[in-house]
Amino acid sequence: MTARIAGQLAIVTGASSGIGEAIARRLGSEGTNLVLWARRGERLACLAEEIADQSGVSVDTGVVDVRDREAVQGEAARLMSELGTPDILVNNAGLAAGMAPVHDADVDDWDRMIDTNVKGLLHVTRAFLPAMVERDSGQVVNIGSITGRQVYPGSTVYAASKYAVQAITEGTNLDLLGTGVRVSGVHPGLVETEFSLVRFKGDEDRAGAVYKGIEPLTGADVADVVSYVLNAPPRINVADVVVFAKAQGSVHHILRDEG
Ligand code: NDP
Ligand code: 8X3
Repeated sequence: MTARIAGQLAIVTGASSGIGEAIARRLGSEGTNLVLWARRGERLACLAEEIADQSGVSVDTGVVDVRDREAVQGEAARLMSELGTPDILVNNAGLAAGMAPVHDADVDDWDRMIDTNVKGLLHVTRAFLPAMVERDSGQVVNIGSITGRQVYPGSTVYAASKYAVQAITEGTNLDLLGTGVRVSGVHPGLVETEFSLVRFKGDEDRAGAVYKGIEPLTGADVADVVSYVLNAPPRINVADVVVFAKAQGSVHHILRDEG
């Protein structure tokens, strides 16, 4: 069966790795033309070539740091003048930096998280949403986190950034009532990606321990959910989805096989 989103144009931020890469692969396989953004251009170029070869869709890339408002606006204007208004925006770029308590944390880590996860998501949204509203159709999927619902020790500022994503998702949906534009939040629990490696600044042992003794979600699992959200007919908005690995019940309840 042809996917509803076949032939549409989707922009995915943070597509050079993990969940964003998996979403790009999934949407490409459903016949969606793609624009992939991240800072690591070489990775994007390889992925774009692979998806275009496998799926025959068009794949454009942009080396964009979502924290840089001018770069976001410039690149968005370029691509809309060349490719038109995207049908789909997946706001996925994000990170956690460190796990120190508030009284001991590196304030630069806070800037990275808030500037990327909150302000970056807002910059990208603001760059594309007016054209979607003007056209009266479009879908935005914001990748939040279970940490936008429940805080655990060491996650305070990361969680704050994801609580903000939750508020932005809900509020933007309210702003868009009466238009044809839908906004959805997808909130995963533990997903094995480069997330923990980035969080622990390359410490592979610490990163590996996060997923030890459980079968975590994969990026492809989250991409399945995003595909479901995007393929819902225009009269439906899947507003909010939490997705866990079976072994996870909350941020505080993770059943690990200690064997
Ligand atoms: P990865 O580290 O594997 O991927 C993060 C992606 O974000 C990369 O493509 C990275 O690209 C991009 N990115 C980071 N900073 C910027 C920036 N300033 N500008 C542009 N792109 C940026 O982690 P995940 O795939 O796990 O993370 C994706 C999203 O999912 C994040 O928002 C994260 O918070 C969320 N999430 C992750 C969970 C998990 O357990 N893994 C659970 C719940 C939510 P590059 O470095 O090339 O710029
Ligand atoms: C990432 C999920 O639990 O590793 O948003 O913080 S967790």
